[in-house]
Amino acid sequence: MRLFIAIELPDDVKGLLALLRVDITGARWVPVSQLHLTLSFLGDVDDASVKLLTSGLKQIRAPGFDLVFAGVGCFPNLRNPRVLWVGIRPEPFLSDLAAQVRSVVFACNIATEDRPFSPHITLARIRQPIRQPISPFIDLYQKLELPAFPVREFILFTSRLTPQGAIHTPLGSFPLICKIIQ
Ligand code: 2AM
Repeated sequence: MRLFIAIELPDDVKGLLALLRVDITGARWVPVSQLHLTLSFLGDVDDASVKLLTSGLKQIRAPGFDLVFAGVGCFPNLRNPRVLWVGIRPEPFLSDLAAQVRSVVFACNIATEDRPFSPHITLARIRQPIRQPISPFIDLYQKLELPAFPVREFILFTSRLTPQGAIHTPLGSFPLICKIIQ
């Protein structure tokens, strides 16, 4: 199974992010229903490791938190943009959650890319080098402010590749610790 671990976004937040689409030739915008914040991309994992992984993820004890968007950007750089994203304001509880998830993945001997965690939500991917500058997109949304949204769980997703694109299906959800306010 091809797997990744991510934070699902509330539908109203996805709807707001859909409004950021602008006309960039060659950009493939992520379907709104699939917008997510990746914590770890695992790639193909065998069934035995999936069981181990699921029980490891269940052991994670991390507090819930609120996320705030912060501007937009691209990977790897402005001259050769391949991924357009919206950023996340630094949130220590998010970094801690990603670190815990990654150490469970590591403990299950699942090989992942060990790039530092750089929280973002991919809005669009660009396959071919484009001539058109994307700076209008960056300039337009650099000071983007959207309402904060609560994160109360993280999700293990399967990603099935099809000629029409990837199909993401939740395989398990893992709650974060939330304070009960009386
Ligand atoms: P990103 O868009 O947040 O960068 C599910 O495929 C998710 O896993 C993608 O949305 C992508 O997150 C992340 N990912 C990281 N490396 C990947 C890879 N080599 N192939 C596919 N997805 C990858």
